[in-house]
Amino acid sequence: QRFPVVIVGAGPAGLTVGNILRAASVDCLVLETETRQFIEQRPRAGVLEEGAVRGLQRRGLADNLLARALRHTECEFRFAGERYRLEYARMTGVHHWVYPQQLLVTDLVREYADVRGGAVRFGVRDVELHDLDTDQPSVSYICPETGRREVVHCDFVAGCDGARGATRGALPADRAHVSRSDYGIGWLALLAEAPPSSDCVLFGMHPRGFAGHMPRSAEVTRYYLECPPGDDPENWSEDRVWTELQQRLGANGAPPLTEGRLIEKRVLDMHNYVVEPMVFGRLFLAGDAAHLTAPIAAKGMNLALHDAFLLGDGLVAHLTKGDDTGLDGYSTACLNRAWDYQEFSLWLSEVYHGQSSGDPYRAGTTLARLRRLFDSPTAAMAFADQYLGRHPEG
Ligand code: RFL
Repeated sequence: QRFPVVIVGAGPAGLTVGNILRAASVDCLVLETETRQFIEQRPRAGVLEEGAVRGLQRRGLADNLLARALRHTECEFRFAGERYRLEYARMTGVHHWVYPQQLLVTDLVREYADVRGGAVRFGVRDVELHDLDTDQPSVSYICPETGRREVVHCDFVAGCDGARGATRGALPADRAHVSRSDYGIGWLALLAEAPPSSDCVLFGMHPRGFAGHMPRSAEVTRYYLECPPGDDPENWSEDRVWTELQQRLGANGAPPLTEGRLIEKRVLDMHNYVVEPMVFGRLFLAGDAAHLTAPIAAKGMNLALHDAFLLGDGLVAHLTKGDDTGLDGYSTACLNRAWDYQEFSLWLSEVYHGQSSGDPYRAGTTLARLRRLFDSPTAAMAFADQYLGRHPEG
């Protein structure tokens, strides 16, 4: 078997690369460990930057999204018992889109496999990469039907298999550097079968810990509660969850949250990494495979899409026109943005968690940062700039 490009992973990054290749009539094969049904139902991110949506739209991938996504124009910070609205769209003319990740993945896989005729194998096991530093690389995997190892020869491998994938491990230690940071904080990530309790994202900075409220649809709301890293979700009964949320997101004049059944409850440890460079021979990493940002600033899916636009366009230019500019500049362009977002995430993490750090000095400085956002239009603009994504679509 031979395909010009093998894409490992059918998340937002891999499926976007696949769609770009198919639109240019480049053949490719997507390999995915899970089933199609599973990836179409896996809830994760929801916040998309305008630039990312424009990038999807330009490539014919945003029709459903634009018909169904919610437009968000403001967010609200709650601290010291008060509420403070930040009207970022009024200030900048830029807004956020909210569209659950599983709906985007459903749209992308349908377009790739059913409309653009892209090849995909679900349920594969033990993906291995071979001869990446030659011009004849290959990828092998265990076929779920036969249990036999199949080999696919190719020109390029796109490593889009997320934070727990196999492709990052194919980079030799002396050719790639992985920088890591761990905030030492856990977040209990919750999905509640409850309508949003506000028309916007709420950030609660409270001595008991951070709490977040993120509308996902008219029926479902994502909530986060700061907790010890590695905490057991079973320690969090529905009663305890709602008591903490009501307390941490409570503020003068704020109505109580609308409660509902919890349909997801998992602990995420807030850690990050960046792989440099994102390229080894014929392997190009994209998305969470190359860089993980804790969901502090809701940037992961946006970065994954940005990488995918550059990688898809670069591969098409190389394979159809012999133009190498895109692929040559790929790693640097992606890393510049990834580091920019890492820095914003670090800044925001301190704002979220300073109040509950137990350190009065950090509590004082983070309160000063928060007050500055509402005292200084320049500080508010700087925040909006990074929160909304500073870069036009690549
Ligand atoms: P994905 O989505 O993880 O897709 C990788 C795919 O590869 C498959 N896979 C393999 N396939 C073949 N062989 C292997 N060895 C494989 N190993 C894994 C996996 O099954 C999967 O289908 O990576 P991608 O495409 O890079 O996309 C990244 C985003 O999914 C991620 O950054 C976001 O979900 C992060 N994130 C958020 N990002 C935002 O931009 N805005 C948000 O509001 C936001 N909220 C979140 C989030 C992530 C969360 N979790 C669960 C970590 C909220 C949460 C709770």
